[in-house]
Amino acid sequence: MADQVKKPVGIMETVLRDAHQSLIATRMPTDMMLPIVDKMDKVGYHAVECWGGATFDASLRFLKEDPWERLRKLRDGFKNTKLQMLFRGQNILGYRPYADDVVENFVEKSVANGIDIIRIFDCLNDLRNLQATVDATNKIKAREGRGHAQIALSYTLGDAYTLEYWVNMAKKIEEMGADSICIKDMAGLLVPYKAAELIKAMKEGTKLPIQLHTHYTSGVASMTYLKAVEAGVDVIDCAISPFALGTSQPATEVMVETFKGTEYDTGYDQNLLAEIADYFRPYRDECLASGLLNPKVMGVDIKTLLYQVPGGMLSNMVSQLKEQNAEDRYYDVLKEIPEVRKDLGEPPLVTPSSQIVGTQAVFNVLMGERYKMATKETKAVLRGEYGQTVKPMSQEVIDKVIPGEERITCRPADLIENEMDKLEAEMKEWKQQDEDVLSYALFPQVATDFFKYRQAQQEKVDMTQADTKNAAYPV
Ligand SMILES: [Mn+2]
Repeated sequence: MADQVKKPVGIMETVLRDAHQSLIATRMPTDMMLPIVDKMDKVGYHAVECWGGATFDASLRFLKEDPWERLRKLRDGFKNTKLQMLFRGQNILGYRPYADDVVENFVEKSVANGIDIIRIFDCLNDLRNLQATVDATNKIKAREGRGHAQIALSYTLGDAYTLEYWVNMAKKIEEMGADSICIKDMAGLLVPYKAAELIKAMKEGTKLPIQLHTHYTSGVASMTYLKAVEAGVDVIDCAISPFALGTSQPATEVMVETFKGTEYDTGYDQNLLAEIADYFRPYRDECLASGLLNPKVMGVDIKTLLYQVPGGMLSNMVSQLKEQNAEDRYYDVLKEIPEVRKDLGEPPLVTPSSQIVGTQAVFNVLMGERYKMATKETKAVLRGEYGQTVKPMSQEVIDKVIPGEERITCRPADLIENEMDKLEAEMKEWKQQDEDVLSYALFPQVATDFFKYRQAQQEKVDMTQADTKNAAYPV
């Protein structure tokens, strides 16, 4: 029998992070996850994604759960599977740039509580904003032999984003000391044949493993994965079928079946995957019944390809226009978005650049004059506070919005003083574990509310020896 060279493709399962973030606003509670962990641990996934900005925020804000506790419980359950998180570079899991000491501390605690692989991205693809996270991860790796830094490039289209740009970035990432690269296509813009071209070129430019992340939003994602795998991509991000498709990822079982018997065969057991799907299906039905899962997000949204605007950004824009009774300006704003993007140096549209560009476009249209009013964030981008864009920003817009102001060209975090001590002093009365300081750093108000809730619950339990099992004293 002729030896077929085996090159099994890896799958990262996203049901515990991106899939429920994309479909049900990140509302899956830890109690829903734990009973299936044992089975998931037997599949042999490349990794399970379980943590990131929105899961952290929603845990504290809506579910009244400690996200660190969730991570520890998942770590306990996943004995053989690597756990992965998403990290917004210098913004960590929050919305502002933090000092390097907070970044380093957060990486330390993430790995200490159970994370193996940290996927780091920046909304401008400014690699300087990712270096501190990579260095912190590598420090742990040198010390303990675990911890993997993956740099994700936010995928986008535009004049500056040539094959040469992506290959060049891949080379730089390798030089930075990262362990792998991810192409992060948050809007589902990467079409099949372009994917083959991109992966082939990048594979020639770097020795690092390449992982592909996309969303089913525009309907092409499974085909994109097929072509990418044929071109040599190492890992693809998928979601178990009840939480796949629509604004989520392609279905795990479908990709497993697609590659069965080929050199890319994952070797995963479909019967086991079916049991995992059986577990999540009733929960999906429950989410549909409660309205948490809107059938609208399950279809194909071709607008995302037409306007190259992520789906989430379009729905934000519609609600902003509704508030102003200006829904008739929808197409004017759609035309304005690429113009604003150009003015700001043509950044990818991903949190937070997507919100900044979208909101400014709405302002420009509704005010009847471009940049008559600029948001605080637009000004910060123009000053260079988010980092460097791939193309120069419009001088005309700079002169109009921030006339005479100084602009930053250094790595923005170089201007931020270490802040761990100050943060700890601010929240000292609530601290029960070191990790609480980091929760507070990211979401000061939301974390404080959670700490109060936690304390009230603990006191009640102590005082009354409440029968928590039967929820006799609901809090
Ligand atoms: Mn995603």
